[in-house]
Amino acid sequence: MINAALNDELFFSIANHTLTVVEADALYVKPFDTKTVLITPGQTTNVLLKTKSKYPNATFLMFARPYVTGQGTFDNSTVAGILEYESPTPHSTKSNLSSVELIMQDTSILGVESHPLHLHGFNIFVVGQGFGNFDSNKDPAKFNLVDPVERNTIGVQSGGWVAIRFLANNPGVWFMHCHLEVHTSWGLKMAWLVLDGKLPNQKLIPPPSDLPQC
Ligand SMILES: [Cu+2]
Repeated sequence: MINAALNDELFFSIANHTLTVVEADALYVKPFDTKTVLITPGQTTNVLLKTKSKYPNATFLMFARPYVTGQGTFDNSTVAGILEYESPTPHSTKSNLSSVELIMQDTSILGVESHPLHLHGFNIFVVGQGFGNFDSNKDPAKFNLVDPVERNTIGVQSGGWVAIRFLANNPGVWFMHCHLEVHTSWGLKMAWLVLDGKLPNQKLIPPPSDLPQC
């Protein structure tokens, strides 16, 4: 499942079915069941769908509807599709540890709104989330450092905060931005400058000899 929308976080569900989430942003997760998935622009997820053998030739409605926390107008349509049984497919990759910590705070602007923040070049670990302002004295004690969600896009919830960590082991200049397209154009974006490490495999490789010159 991919949310390819430009500016709409979306709720998604299928009538009379439970979805088992097994993967997010090309990373395995501990499987869990849910009736509804919330997926932001730029996020991807794989879900397992258990079909109902007692309904041969049955069809089921699928629905998607925007989750909008900002002000202003938006298309509030609920879109529907039809599920007809076919066979599903799984997906995978792997993980690493973290050395950079970033707290993203969504309370310091006039109109709070959920923002799906996306980092290029790395996977992030979501070690903490909460509403209101992050408390650097109390909240780190509640961080999940055992089995945090690992992905590359995380919704910073309206009026709250998210703490992420990532291992800065991929040298280069890496874009980080809100995946609501118009917010990127408004400036909700930055770049991480990740320097070379000491070991040969921690260095940016030189440009190819046939790189076109200006
Ligand atoms: Cu945004």
